Amino acid sequence: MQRFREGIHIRTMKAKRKVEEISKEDVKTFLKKNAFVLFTVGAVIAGIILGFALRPYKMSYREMKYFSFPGELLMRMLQMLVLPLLISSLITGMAALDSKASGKMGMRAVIYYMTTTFIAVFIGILVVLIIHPGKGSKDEFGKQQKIEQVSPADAFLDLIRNMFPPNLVQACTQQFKTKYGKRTVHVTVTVTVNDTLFNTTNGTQEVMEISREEVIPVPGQVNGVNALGLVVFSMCFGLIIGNMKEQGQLLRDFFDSLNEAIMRLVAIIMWYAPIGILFLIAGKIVEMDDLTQMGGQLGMYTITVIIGLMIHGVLILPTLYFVITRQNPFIFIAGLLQALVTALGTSSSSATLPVTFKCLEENNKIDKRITRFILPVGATINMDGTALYEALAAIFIAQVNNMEMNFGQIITISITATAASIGAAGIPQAGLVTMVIVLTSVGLPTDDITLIIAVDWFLDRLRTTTNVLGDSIGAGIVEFLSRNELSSKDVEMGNSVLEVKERKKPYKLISQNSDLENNRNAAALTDGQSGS
Ligand code: 7O9
Repeated sequence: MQRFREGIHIRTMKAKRKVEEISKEDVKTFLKKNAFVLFTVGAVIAGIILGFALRPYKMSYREMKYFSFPGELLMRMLQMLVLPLLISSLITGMAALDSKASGKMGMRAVIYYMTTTFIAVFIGILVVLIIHPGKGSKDEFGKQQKIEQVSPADAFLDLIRNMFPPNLVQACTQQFKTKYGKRTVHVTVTVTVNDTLFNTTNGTQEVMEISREEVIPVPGQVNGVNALGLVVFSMCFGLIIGNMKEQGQLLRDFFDSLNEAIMRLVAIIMWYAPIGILFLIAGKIVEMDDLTQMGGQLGMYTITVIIGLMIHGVLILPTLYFVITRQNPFIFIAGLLQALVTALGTSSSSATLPVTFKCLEENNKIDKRITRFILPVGATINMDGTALYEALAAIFIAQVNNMEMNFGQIITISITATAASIGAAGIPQAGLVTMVIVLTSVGLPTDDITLIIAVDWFLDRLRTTTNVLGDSIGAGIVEFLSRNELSSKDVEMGNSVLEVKERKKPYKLISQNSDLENNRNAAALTDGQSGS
């Protein structure tokens, strides 16, 4: 009996020690695996603390710019990669799919983009109508400025023009934008003078020349990547070389290899990202104006936007992901954390694109054929946060002006806000221009955009984070829906996009958790590819 008891004691002690050992190992592997994520999240917190700590010192403009320099460097590095990444990934992504598969996936992507954008607009409108942040007075706002008027028709034509850039090299740096010139028009008018007083029948004819000034649209350019043009070209090009059999192999290999090389550069830059993000955020906090204005309507407006974006990002998108894929959306989002933080720091979904790629492919194991084709298109046309924001802002401006929107006007706002978010990348200087279009469509005063500019830098960051989240969840959903096509394609033929080298096990935020092991069946999908 004694021996039996001792045996149990020894066994329990052993088991205890084992548990302790595992948990230590656990912590180590956890830290190792998630070092990046922890650094990046830490950078945001440190940036906020540093920013607020330095505010009392009232830096000069020059000093602020020096202080933001490390952040500026990160932006430049990321933007440097966007162009080659966009082109190579779209071309290889399209080339890896036959036209039937890409048509199906494209359809799914478009349906997803449309649905989520409409939901976003709907939430924006609902939230602003319920909370009603505008009180019908402009007294508490700062001075208003004039906003340049734009013609919606010209903006729309520019959008279509930008889809077909006449010069691909120029499309990497410039967009087409209609500008306005003046022209003097000479009109000759013939006036017949009938002298009725003296009853003469022959009227004398006098020729008069009138000249007047007329505003005319003239072609112009503005700086900025013409993403839409490059996307259209790369997609067509990729589709063509995908169908070219052996003749296209060289080009397919070239762009595949280019893409791989860029992704390795991304991996290097990501080491610098935490420092860059820290300074981007701290710099912005040091630079921002005093928050005294935030007490009144503007503060309520900010809170309304935050609530709207939160509902969309934390509730709607994860629910959609769960309903469709039956997997835990928050594990998926945990894998994306770095991309989301980068979006928050850079406030640009195009600059975040390289990081989004890395997160989705490496942490979430999304098939490369999906990311390469969905992410660039998503970054260009799918902007849930922007759509939500524009609809919400338009109704806020109406409220400030004490104008009640009727149902028809609300429908108009939702359509124009959706269109504006889709077209933003194709419309030059989009930020303001799209807002002007939304306001003009329902007859709201466009100068009132200046009322909300004070908080735009901040809300832009949150919108961008929502945009990136929307694109990434879209990639997850489209991958799940397209699993049949993807696996049948694997069997059919080996493809350059599919790496022959062995794939690692899926990324887990918490290692040793067997629940998570089964969570991403995408892993099974990708594992299947390794033989091809
Ligand atoms: C937000 F595909 C890429 F990566 F090459 C690409 C390049 C440029 C994609 C898009 C663009 C681009 O020009 N986008 C763009 C986006 C242009 C103007 C306005 C916006 C809207 O931006 C969002 C917003 O302000 O709400 C947000 N800042 O997602 O980047």
